[in-house]
Amino acid sequence: VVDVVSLGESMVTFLPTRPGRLADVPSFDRAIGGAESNVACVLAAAGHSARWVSRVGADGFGDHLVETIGSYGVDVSGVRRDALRPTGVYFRTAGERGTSAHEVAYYRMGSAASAMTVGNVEVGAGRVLHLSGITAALSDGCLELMRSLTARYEGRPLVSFDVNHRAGLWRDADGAEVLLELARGADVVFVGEDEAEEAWGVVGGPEAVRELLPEPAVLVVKQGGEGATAFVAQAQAAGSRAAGAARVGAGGTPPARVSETPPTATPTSRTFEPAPTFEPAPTVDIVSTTGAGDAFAAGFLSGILRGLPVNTSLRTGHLWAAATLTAPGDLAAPPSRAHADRLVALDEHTWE
Ligand code: KDG
Repeated sequence: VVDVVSLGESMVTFLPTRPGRLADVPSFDRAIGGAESNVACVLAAAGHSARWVSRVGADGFGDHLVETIGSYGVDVSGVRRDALRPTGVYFRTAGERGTSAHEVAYYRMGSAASAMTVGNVEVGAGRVLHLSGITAALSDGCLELMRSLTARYEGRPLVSFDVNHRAGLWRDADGAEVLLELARGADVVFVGEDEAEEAWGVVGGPEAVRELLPEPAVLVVKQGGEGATAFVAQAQAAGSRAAGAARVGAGGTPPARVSETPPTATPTSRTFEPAPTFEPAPTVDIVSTTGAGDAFAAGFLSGILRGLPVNTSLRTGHLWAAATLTAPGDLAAPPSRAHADRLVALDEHTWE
């Protein structure tokens, strides 16, 4: 049983060699992208066992993805090759340094990963299964797969879901409803405050997002450069079905193997919710925001896996995100575990 299994499409990414419109950029550098494999890579680089499950083409770009993601220490044995469909690619542009203005051009329709569906992927056993809303937008088959992975059943692993609303992928469909449905089926949900407003029209801060999404045992609302707020349902009686909720990030005891004792994601009369925990993010000199949400999710999940208190998990997320924010591509090596633990333990004044 690995710590985390992540499932989703990865693509070869082409990063511009200079800022400007896509129409004007003359050349690109090759990198890799994919929200879910980013999470796996960061976790593996930080010493967790991680597996990435997907489908790629039987082509050179597929080789590149499997080799690069594998080089982070991620188990890629569950990646299937598709002889008929290509590996997806995408191009991005850059604004001037420090701005996030950019265009994204996807070439992923009909890709190998878009053919993922129930029956042609093997998820395998993990303490956490990490998914994102991107997968649901790829095809009807992918949506069916997402629905089956977020359906509740006894013995289900802890399901982590990053909403990752990508408007460009949902042009012909109503992504908002689907993303809400999937988030309600997950145990740990990550969503940006701005994203919740864009997708669901929620205004009123993290509390308003929690009102819309009371089901997940853990909801993390990301507030950009300001910080993030976590809502964690706690169980009142040990041994109740809801007891798992208390283990998630409550600190103290490490979480049980989630595949053995899944937490309920539905606060019941036996759960209560203490005041949410807000943690400010450190100020960094941003080079590119791409991948920062994935690194944040990885850091927070690392905290859950290690049974760290909620505020420490949030700080770990911020710290790992900071490493990615200061790098041009999707991925940056997180600080070593010992270094990260020393940084998250700094007092509040030093931290900010
Ligand atoms: O989170 C980063 C991802 O958005 C990027 O790697 C590309 O997965 C990607 C997507 O589908 O947008």
